[in-house]
Formats: sequence, structure tokens, C-alpha cells
Amino acid sequence: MEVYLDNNATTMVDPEVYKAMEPFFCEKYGNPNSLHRFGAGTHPKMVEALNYLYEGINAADEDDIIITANASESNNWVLKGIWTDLILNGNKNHIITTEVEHPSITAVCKFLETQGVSVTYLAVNDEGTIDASSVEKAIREDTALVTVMWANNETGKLFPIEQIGRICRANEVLFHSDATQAIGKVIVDVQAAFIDFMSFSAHKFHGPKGVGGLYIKANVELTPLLHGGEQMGGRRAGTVDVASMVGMGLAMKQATNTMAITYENTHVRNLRDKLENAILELPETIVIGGKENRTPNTTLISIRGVEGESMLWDLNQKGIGASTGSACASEDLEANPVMSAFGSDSELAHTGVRFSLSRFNTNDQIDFAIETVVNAVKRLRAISSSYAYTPKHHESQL
Ligand code: 7TS
Repeated sequence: MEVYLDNNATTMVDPEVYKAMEPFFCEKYGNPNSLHRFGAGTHPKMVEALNYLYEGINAADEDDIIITANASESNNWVLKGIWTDLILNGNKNHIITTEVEHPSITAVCKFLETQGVSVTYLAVNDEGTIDASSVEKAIREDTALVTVMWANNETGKLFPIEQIGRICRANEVLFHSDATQAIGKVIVDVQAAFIDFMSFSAHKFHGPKGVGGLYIKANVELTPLLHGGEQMGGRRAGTVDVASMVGMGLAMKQATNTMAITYENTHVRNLRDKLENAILELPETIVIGGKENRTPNTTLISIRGVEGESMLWDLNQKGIGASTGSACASEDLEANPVMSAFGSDSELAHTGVRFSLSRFNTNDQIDFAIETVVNAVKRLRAISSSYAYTPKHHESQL
């Protein structure tokens, strides 16, 4: 049996999405900006796809959704665009973010710091999120942008986006949210949350890889990252990939309707809880950040005495794919930065295993995963030098 439990890294393309994309490779391949029939024929499908995107995040008609390559591009664009518009060409010099953003935010912030920009990294609390009031306290006269993720990729923890949005609007500071891990898992409503910019990637909600989007509220300026042709109203140059756009549109429609969100909150949540509760029956295991206020598909579990990497190896041998955290950071064996941000000591920070489910997982798969994880924990604890020396009735400090 193969069991894919790494859906926060990427998801399977929904077969219906794949089917909808197919005609745009060998049949309807014209450039949508061409005037002849080959290009023009693609327009209705592009409009339909855009409509699905607008509906999925409740954008207003006059707002913009620009198709990008992925959330990394969207995140880079917002930060570098704001740098150009409000810092280099304005009187602002400060950005507020959190300590637990994806590297496509954090690495750009680090780069901007080398250029003289001041960045505040808000620390997360014990629950792995921030209080909206910490944003209010950090806002300065020269704050150009607040950027806070909607849901964390490692823990699934949800941030108080609506409250932060309200604070930013009241203080006339632009607000960006990276909603890459939220779309299709919880309701994402850009108007209710006072969002100015929002990033997403299609491959996180059963769409294709290599396509994403940036929502930009009406009348908000943002210098393009890619200058060139007049595609996307001049906001992002490059021939539009119709197949990807159609695929992302349909994936958004399928992931964000009420039935889909309900399913996510029942079927997917039940499977996640079943897996999590079974692991928590083992001694000295803990859910990082706790169980409250999370996306329904994710759990990050720390298992004392078990190196995350060793666990992944055992799971992989049995056909199960999970992760020790973000795939973007998994090439080095440094401690999981999100767990370090929680104050985990370095031993603990190496014991995190992330399971992220999707609507394509089945009950049988989860039963198999539980059996495999339990066996792996027994095996790995038996050979772990640090765990072997733990006194029998040791009270865990986890
Ligand atoms: N933002 C968040 C919150 C993410 O989780 C990711 C990918 C990205 C941005 C970047 O998306 P991309 O499509 O541009 O690559 N996160 C992960 C992860 O958690 N494991 O692998 C990739």
C-alpha cells in the first residue's frame, strides 16, 4: 500500500483538473493575446477560471488576481514591490512579519535587511500563533507592510488574520497574507479579512505545479516584478499559461465551495484526528502548538527519542510519505526552525514529524499508517541511546 501524507508539500492533481487542462496542450494552444481564432478561442475558459478564483477567495469585481508561477513568486513580488514603491520611492522603511513564515517571505526579509530595511519578526506564543495586538504594538510611523501567513505549513496553526487586517486598515498600513496553506482547508475571504495582497499556489489544493496567484485589492499599487509585455494588464509580463490557469481555476472551485470545506472539516479532520490520537497514545508524544485552531489536515508531532529523519526512513520503507517539516528546508539537517521558534530544545526540534492529509486519503490508509508509525516508534526508541537512558517514570517536559 502507498500512503501519501505530505500534502502540505504538494498534492496530487485532481483527475478532473487534469482532464480540464488537457485540451490546452495540443488542441487549443494559441497565445490568448493573439487576435486569430487559435488564441481567441481560449478566452471563455480563461474568464471562467478567473471567476472561480474570484469566487473562491471572495474577491470583489474591481480587485485584481494576477496569475504568477507560484506562491514564492507572489511573496517575493509583494515584498520587493513594496520596497520599491514605499521604501525606495517613499518615506517608509519598516516591515512587520512573524518568525514562522515560509522562506519565500523570510529570505526576502533578510535580503531587504541587507538593503537597510528594518524588519520586525514577531515571535509566536505557546500555541504557535501570534496575538493580533502584537502587530498593533509593532506598527510604526514608517511601517510599509504587515505580512502574516494565514496558516502555518508545519503546524497548520491559523493566525488571527481578520483581526490583524482590521488593525492594519485602521492604521492605514498595507496587509499581505500568505494563504498558501489555507486555501481549501478553511474559508478564506479577502474582504472579511481586510486583505490588500494575498498569495497562493495551485499545487497545494490539487491543482498543477508551477502556477499560483497574487490577489491585489482594487486601487492598490504594486510595481511589477516582471516587466515586459502587457499581459495581466501590465502587472506581470509573460505569455499566459492557459492550461495552468484553467487547472488552477477548477482546482480552486473544487477546493473552496461549501461542500468541499465541510468535507475537509469532517472526513479529512476525522482521519487526521484518528492518526494523531493513535500516536498520542504512545508515551512522550505531543502535538506541537496544541490541537486547537488548526487546519483540519495537518499535525506536527514530536516523539521523544525518535529522530524525525529516522522515522521518515522507516515510513518510506513501508510506502508512506510524511515529512519532518517543510520540504523547502529538508535538505539540511538543521533543527526545524518552526519548532525552534516554539522554544523547543535542539533535541526536541529534531523529533518533529509532519503528517498532512488530503481528501484523497482513505480510512484503510490511515489504519496502515498508524500500525507502521507505532512499530517504527518501538523500533527506533529501542535503538535510541538518549531514549534508552530515560528513567522509566520520567515526567516529560514536552
Ligand atoms: N508559503 C507557504 C506557507 C508554503 O507552505 C509554501 C510551500 C510556499 C509559500 C511556497 O510555495 P511554492 O508553490 O512557491 O513552492 N511549502 C512547502 C512545505 O511546507 N513543504 O514543501 C513546501
